[in-house]
Amino acid sequence: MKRKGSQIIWEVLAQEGVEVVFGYPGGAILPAYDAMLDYPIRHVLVRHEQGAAHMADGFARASGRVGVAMATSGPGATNLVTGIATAMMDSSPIVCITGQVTSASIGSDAFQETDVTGVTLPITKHNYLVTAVEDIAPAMREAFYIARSGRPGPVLVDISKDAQLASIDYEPDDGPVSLPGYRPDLRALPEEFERAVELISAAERPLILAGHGVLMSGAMRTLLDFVERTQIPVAMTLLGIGGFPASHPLNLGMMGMHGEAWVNHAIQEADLLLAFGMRFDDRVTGNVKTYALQAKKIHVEIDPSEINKNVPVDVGIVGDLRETLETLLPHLPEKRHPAWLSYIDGLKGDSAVRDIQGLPDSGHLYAAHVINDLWRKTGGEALVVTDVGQHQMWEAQYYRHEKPFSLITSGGLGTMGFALPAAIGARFARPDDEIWVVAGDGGFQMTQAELTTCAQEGIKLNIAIINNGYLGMVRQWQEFFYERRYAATPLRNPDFLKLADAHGLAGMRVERRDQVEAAVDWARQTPGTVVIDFRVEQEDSVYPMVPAGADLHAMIRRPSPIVETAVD
Ligand SMILES: Cc1cc2nc3c(=O)[nH]c(=O)nc-3n(C[C@H](O)[C@H](O)[C@H](O)COP(=O)(O)OP(=O)(O)OC[C@H]3O[C@@H](n4cnc5c(N)ncnc54)[C@H](O)[C@@H]3O)c2cc1C
Ligand SMILES: Cc1ncc(C[n+]2csc(CCOP(=O)(O)OP(=O)(O)O)c2C)c(N)n1
Ligand SMILES: [Mg+2]
Repeated sequence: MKRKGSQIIWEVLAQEGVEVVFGYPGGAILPAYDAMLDYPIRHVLVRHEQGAAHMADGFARASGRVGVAMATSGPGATNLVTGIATAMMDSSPIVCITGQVTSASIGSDAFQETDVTGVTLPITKHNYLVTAVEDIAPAMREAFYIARSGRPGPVLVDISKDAQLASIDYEPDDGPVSLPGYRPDLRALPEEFERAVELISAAERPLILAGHGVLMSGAMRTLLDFVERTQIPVAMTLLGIGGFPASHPLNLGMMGMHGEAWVNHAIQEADLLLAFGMRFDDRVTGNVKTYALQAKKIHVEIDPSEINKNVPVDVGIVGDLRETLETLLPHLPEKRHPAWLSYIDGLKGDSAVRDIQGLPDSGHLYAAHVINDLWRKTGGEALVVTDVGQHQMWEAQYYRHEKPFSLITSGGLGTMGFALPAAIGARFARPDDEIWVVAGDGGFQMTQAELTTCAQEGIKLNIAIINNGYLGMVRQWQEFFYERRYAATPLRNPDFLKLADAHGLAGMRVERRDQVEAAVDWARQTPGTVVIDFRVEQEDSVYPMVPAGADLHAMIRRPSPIVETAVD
């Protein structure tokens, strides 16, 4: 059948099972937009292309499927960049399709010409410049395959306008994609498994470090079996949260810069670390020279380049985490570690992470109150999409995630402005789930234009703005390390309720703790997207904190009086 390149784009998207595309039109991608009207794929018109990339990312993280963003050449394509880098850092599978100037004018500084494959080379898993109509379908099929296989990540396909306008005889190819040299399915050698079993059998103070790879490989059930059998306690990375139920007695909580104090101490004193689908980010390790020196280390990773990258390990098992755990499981001894577990329990007594919950209601509203009450009200079962900053860390500490894929957050790039668009993407992946955006007053303003997208698409999101009047996380660093010199961190904010109103959306302001639960109820019952402006304590800080580059056990703790409420 005769097809134009612009039609082939949609043919392949349909073949890949794509139901929604997030995008913004312009000259170089106009043929594709024109062809779109003939295909049953929903298009969500964003207000800024950064939003499109985050929406595709949020869709991918909420569904486990590939998210798709579309933009025109030049400024449209460059506006995608932050979203692509965000997806790259957190291994999120998205495909971005951009229009490019005609192939004859490439290199001439044509109107809206940007070398977007050059720009995105280091922040994509792979990218393509397509200038011939017959290359469109193969490039797009490969893009989907690369995005979702092995270690997932973003792929960009840049298609010149003349390739979109040209026609060919097109027959869909539904055979497997073959890419010589690309080996996403590497497997470890049997000796490595044997060595891992030996180390696990011999360990007296073992600890599992569960990362994002648990969720990406769908290893939740297998990890549970693994833990039940070996009784090894589990610490979570920020992106691993949800991979193991928060209420499980062996779930110790988050590790790292703002992790639980007892987790970081346990890491430093463990004799075996089992790193499952996590990449020893510097927020996780602190000073690598003093990191877990007493521990042997087993690293299970799908990407061989991660093994021995940041932390040298004794056993590196390359492969899918779920498959690896399934292989290991029958060979593992049933074990108990009572002395180790009660030692860690003892460390909890030293914790100040949850002290705010134990303080009497002084009339002040702390962000931790908001998150904790949100957790209580939603039973730990909502999908929470956070932005970046203090509120993000409080969410990780105070919202106890029971279910997989219930926290979406920008970890590696730490992209402010991520939450609202990512939540819009997640809404299209999970039409019936309760979704909360938890955003700072600073980050929310970076992509608040997407409120219009919520209104235009008629979607329901509950937006909690944790409004402390500051770029709080940076203010905290200034407080701790720059003598309280608050350079460029105080915020004069718009009236967020008027902003909501301007979009035809409902809003509410909350200033006291006793108003939080009613506000959560109100949000849940009110149709459409709603905005709650939580006016929280302005100069609160996130504790504990491992200063950047410091030893993991050298945490700054909340100043006295410390109230022990770890059981809260
Ligand atoms: C303000 C701020 C503060 C932060 N503080 C903390 C903190 O205190 N603690 C913390 O933990 N994080 C913190 N982070 C997040 C941190 O920067 C990293 O993003 C996070 O630690 C990465 O977690 P991860 O290694 O589990 O996930 P990723 O970075 O997504 O890495 C996942 C790994 O799993 C591998 N993988 C993927 N699929 C599979 C598979 N099928 N099988 C096996 N392996 C697979 C990937 O190759 C990758 O190496 C913070 C971020 C911000 C913005
Ligand atoms: C796009 C971007 N610019 C700058 C930063 C640096 N940064 C990290 S946290 C933060 C402050 C966030 O403030 P806000 O959104 O109000 O959240 P809060 O920390 O107050 O909860 C800043 C500026 C960033 N992470 N992302
Ligand atoms: Mg703030």
